[in-house]
Amino acid sequence: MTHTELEVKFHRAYQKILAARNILIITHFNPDGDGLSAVSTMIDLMEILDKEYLAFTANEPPVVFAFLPHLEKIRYLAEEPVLGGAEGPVPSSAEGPRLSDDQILNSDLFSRFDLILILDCGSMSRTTLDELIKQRRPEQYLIEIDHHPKVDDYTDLEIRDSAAAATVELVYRFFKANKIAISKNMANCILTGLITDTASFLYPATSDLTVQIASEMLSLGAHLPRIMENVLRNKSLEAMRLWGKVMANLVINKKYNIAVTALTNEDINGSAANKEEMDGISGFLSNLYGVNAILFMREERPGLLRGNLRTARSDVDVSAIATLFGGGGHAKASGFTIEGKLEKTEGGWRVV
Ligand SMILES: [Mn+2]
Repeated sequence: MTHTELEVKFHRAYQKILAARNILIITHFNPDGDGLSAVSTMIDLMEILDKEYLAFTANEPPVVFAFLPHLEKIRYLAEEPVLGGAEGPVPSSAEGPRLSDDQILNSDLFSRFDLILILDCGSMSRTTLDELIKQRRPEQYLIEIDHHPKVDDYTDLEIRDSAAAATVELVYRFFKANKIAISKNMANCILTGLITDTASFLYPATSDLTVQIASEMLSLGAHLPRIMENVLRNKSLEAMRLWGKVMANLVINKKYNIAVTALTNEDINGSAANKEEMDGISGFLSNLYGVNAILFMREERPGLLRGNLRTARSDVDVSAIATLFGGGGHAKASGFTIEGKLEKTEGGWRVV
């Protein structure tokens, strides 16, 4: 997509936002720093414009992002209520951060939105609302802002640049194109999205623009030490030990010169580290020198394996490997999910 094409789309998107009465803002399930930051940035804009909106992600945002402005306003689906558990009953009113399934998944509420803004989702299924989205009324306009490669095509206005380091980079360009002043809240969110999606400017998608935006966000008041403190210095002892296990399990597949490591379901369940503390392992592994790629397999639950691929080489496209297993992603970072069980053998890891 050319620069001018994107400019036209940024203008169109803003016109749609200005004209809308009730806006649904969505990021993907298991939301990450970029998705949540993009949503929070848009919430800031909605409040400046005095728009009615609902911000949604399927799962509760990881607690490490609690420092982000507006995070408490992002609604998510209620977990299964644990009867008699410490958490108590799930609130049924629409006021808390949690929504019961029928509150968001029923078409009644969904039909009230005249604009749907999808951020950082990669594919429509990652919104978890794809059935509702596919069946939306023609007057429910859908805008997608994303930096993942194109997968499906339900949008009315697709703002996609798979060369962008993060979705917040596109949100920034949307602001610039429309001469929207970037508030301190927005600056904090945008910088957080850039830092988390590039692993602190480590990944090759980091461009001169990425660093330039980061610098501008600092001059607009973004608080770098607080962001670093929250998104990087947040590992528990249990998490460190689990990371240690990942490093200790590394083997090199000599045929393809790929470093492979794994965590079994027993490893994960035997650790008190929470799921979010495993985020970043694949990125860290990509620091390994001299290999074509790294593959980190983890047994999400018995019989279900998640594979994450990374490469630091410009001539290797790991999304091609992920696609072989029904997954996808970027040339430098991709993933897939397959059925199977992990077995450690003398020569390395085997999926059985
Ligand atoms: Mn992203």
